Amino acid sequence: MQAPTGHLALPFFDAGHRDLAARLSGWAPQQDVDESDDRRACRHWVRLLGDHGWLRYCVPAAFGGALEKLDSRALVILRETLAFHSPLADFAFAMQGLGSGAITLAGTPAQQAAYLGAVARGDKIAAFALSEPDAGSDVAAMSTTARFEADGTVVLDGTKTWISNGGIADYYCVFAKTDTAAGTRGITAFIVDADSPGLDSSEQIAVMAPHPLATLQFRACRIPAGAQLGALHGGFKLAMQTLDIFRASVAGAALGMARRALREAIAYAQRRPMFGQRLADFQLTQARLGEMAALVDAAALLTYRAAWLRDCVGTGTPAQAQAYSAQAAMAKMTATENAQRVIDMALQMHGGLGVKVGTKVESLYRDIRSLRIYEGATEVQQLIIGKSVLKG
Ligand code: COS
Repeated sequence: MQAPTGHLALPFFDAGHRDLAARLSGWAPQQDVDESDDRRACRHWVRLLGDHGWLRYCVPAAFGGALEKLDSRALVILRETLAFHSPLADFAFAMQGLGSGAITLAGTPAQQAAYLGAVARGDKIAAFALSEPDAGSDVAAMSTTARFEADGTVVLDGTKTWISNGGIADYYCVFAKTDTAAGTRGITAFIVDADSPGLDSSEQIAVMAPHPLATLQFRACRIPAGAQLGALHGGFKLAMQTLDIFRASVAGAALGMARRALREAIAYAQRRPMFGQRLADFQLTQARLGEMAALVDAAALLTYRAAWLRDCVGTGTPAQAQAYSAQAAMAKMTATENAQRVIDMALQMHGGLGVKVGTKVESLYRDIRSLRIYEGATEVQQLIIGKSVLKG
């Protein structure tokens, strides 16, 4: 099934975006990846995405990337198109971006040289380790600590959980308390190679849709002095800035899944005979498809606006940064919530087939659910938008 392209004519996009979408729409459906084992499949997708140049959109050109700087609209198009065909391919792509974003933003030249090119080629699998058993939305409540020894060696202790690519990543961007009394101002980021002594990533977490996840245990985990990422105590802002970039792209992924569900529903309604006519001939079906199409378009417009704002207006001033944060939050919240509704309606339209394992809408129903939670749950997006509205 081909992904729709009509929306690429919107003024948010330029010829480069249209070319990217056309090339990816030709490539993605031709890939045949066995997704029965999510870890093996994820590695396979990273290899394919790296070999064919798609991961080059996760890093800037100076480090082997495709474009001079990270382009939010390209990220949205990539995630939307990949998610239309395979949510796991989208996941593999997205994590290379999220797991390297903090290095792009704040890495030293040596760190950028060591990691970003390898991420863009698919030679290193990246991960972002922020959440903990008792600190998900409330990042400041994290209890993992990092202390510096006299020679600069850093020692990490604590537990991170819900870590995407946990167990298959080559390195983790880990956020830890360097001042336990300073809340959000006492967190620092570190790059932790997967083979660091004292790091155990063997505890896998099984979830309802293919998605490699693990809990990480740091027990006197020793990493070199040069592994600090960004400023001492600057980790909270770095995490937020990284999430800000990729939140609009989560909306893109949700949009891709919603578009696929709508396409599946339209195709099914046109072929399914019922009471002497086609399902599509009933006004009830037409009204439902109309509602689904409007939910998809509303999500698309918010998503593209947020990505366009970051690319074309920027986040250089505090006012711009706040405006972008709020618009990315609106996009993420609306696109993921609308996609859940659209997919549920598509499943309902399929009747019993909708819940049959192996039907596309059945897997989409499971695939979409975590997007309303990860990278900031809907309720966190509401808070971000609400705070911004109150500030005016
Ligand atoms: N960019 C830069 N700085 C930011 C920022 C952003 N997007 N958001 C907040 N900050 C700054 C604030 O300006 C504030 O700075 P000062 O200390 O200089 O005043 C500081 O960070 C603390 O901000 P705030 O008081 O808003 O922090 P809270 O602890 O209230 O947390 C939320 C705010 C809930 C929005 C934040 O913790 C969050 O996004 N949580 C969700 C985390 C998440 O997505 N988890 C998923 C894990 S990754 S899959």
